[in-house]
Amino acid sequence: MFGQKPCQSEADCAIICAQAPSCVKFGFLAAHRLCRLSHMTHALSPGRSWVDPVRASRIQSLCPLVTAGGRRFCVFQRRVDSTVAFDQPWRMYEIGFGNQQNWWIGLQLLHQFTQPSGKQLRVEVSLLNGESHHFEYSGFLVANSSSGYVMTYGRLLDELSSSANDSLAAHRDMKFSTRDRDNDLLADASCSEADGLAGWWYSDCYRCNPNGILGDGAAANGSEEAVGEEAGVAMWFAASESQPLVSVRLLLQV
Ligand SMILES: [Ca+2]
Repeated sequence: MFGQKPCQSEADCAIICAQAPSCVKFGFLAAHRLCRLSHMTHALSPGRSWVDPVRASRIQSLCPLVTAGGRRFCVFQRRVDSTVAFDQPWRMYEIGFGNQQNWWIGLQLLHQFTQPSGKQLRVEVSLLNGESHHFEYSGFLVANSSSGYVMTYGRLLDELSSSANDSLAAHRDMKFSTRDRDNDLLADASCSEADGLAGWWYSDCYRCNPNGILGDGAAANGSEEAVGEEAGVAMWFAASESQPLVSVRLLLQV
């Protein structure tokens, strides 16, 4: 069963599908500014819920899947080069943005995908010096828009992580902030605008900044030794407090 709704972009179409109770696939018809929705059609058996299968289908259709450590994850953020600017306004962080190689899937979908009790988060980073690190967290959960997309989680799973150092702890229970929406804890200034130069769950400001400027771009603007101390550089302090990220993926286990 199919349906169509007017919409302005592929990202908006993804949101329309995610918010429709039975939508499992979508396609954006750019020439007509239409969102084509594919719905599940089988009847719901008495006493059974199809919420979980539909959510799994949505994740598969909206969020690219990869395998890591024998488990499946959807990639909700991926950055391999600087072809996409991540210094985006609030609305773009809500609905998502990017190209085929670099993307942010959007807070609205992150909220949808992590309901009701959170998903396992996996962070994979590569540093300018060639090192790679990964970190996993239980119960990663993003609340709804009226809460400011507050992010929380269970704990750092140090047995599945490169170190027991938790860079996300400073960001737990924070609202999301962007350059045009200051929800952080820093009085009289915006972490996003003045320091992080991206969207993130900034506190006063950050111990991780995966949406900041990638190391290759930062190095192009200054000396390699100094890039880790420049404003806006993409960092994950548990991996290194001086080496900027040259690539990063944020994954949800499905
Ligand atoms: Ca502030």
